Amino acid sequence: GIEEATGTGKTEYSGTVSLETTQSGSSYQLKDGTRGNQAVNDLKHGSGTGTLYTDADNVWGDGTPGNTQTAAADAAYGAAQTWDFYKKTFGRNGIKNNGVGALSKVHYGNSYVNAFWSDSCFCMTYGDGSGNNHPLTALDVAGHEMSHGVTSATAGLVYSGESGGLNEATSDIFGTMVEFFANNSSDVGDYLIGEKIDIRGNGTPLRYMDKPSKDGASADNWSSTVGNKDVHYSSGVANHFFYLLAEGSGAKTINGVSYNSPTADGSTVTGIGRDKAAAIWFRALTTKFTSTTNYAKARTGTLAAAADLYGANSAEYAAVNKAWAGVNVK
Ligand code: ASN
Ligand code: ZN
Ligand code: CA
Repeated sequence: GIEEATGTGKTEYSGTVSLETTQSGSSYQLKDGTRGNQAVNDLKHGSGTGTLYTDADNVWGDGTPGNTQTAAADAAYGAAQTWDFYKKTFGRNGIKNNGVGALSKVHYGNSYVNAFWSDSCFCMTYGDGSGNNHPLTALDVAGHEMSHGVTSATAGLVYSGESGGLNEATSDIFGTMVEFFANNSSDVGDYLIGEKIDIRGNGTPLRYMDKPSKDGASADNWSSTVGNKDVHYSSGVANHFFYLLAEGSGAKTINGVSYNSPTADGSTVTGIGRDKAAAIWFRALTTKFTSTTNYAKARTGTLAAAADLYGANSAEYAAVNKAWAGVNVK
């Protein structure tokens, strides 16, 4: 028969973790019946749908990218943590809030240095990175990519111009929140994006939320031309807003990582904590933003969300105002 089982994942990025799997006779499947049958398929360096991972001993991977199951263990862990983050934080039952788990597919193509969400297959695809040696399966990347599915199912932010920057920032914000939520000592929460996958080959992260311009391309603050940038760079304005709202301006060390967040106008912003900041962003995304929301409308949408959650006279509402001013959105 078919029954639920608990296996062990030996991931590359998040240490040894527990994975919910499915036992079918004498074999185990990397499919999580406790989270909408989220499954992981092996693309074996090709494309298409791939093949469901199965295993005899319910121990998945060995912590190195040379073992084909390792990336699968990271992907399964990322999907589980992303599911649990949305469920336990916001009561959202899966990416579409319909109880259905997404498929994750690993080992896409050769030396493919990206990962992406697709609404049409309701699935995640992960490349193996440069030299097939740095799979893009880190936890914050998984949370980022699957959050594109949440944005698509809610606000539907168009993926260009300022709305595209807001779409990208939403994925960085919730990918980061998934990383903090997991509370994994091998993969601590930070306000860096992709710090584990070494996508640049020099050990630096892909993006920084405290001061997005540290990546050499992202915008720290709004300007009238910010919507002309690639969406992964115009996102900097909202990432910086979120950092300021959560943690405040100036210098701070969190989980051993040092940040120093400036404001556009030299003002001081006092943070309200990441959980409240995330609640405001989620409420705005799901009840205020539309497909064409730009930065000015994101400001009014998050203010309305803060008023709903905490009141229009609250410190949280005032902090949203100050954090937007801190990124030149007024
Ligand atoms: N990894 C990229 C992203 O999530 C894929 C893309 O360009 N859409 O933004
Ligand atoms: Zn993205
Ligand atoms: Ca991170």
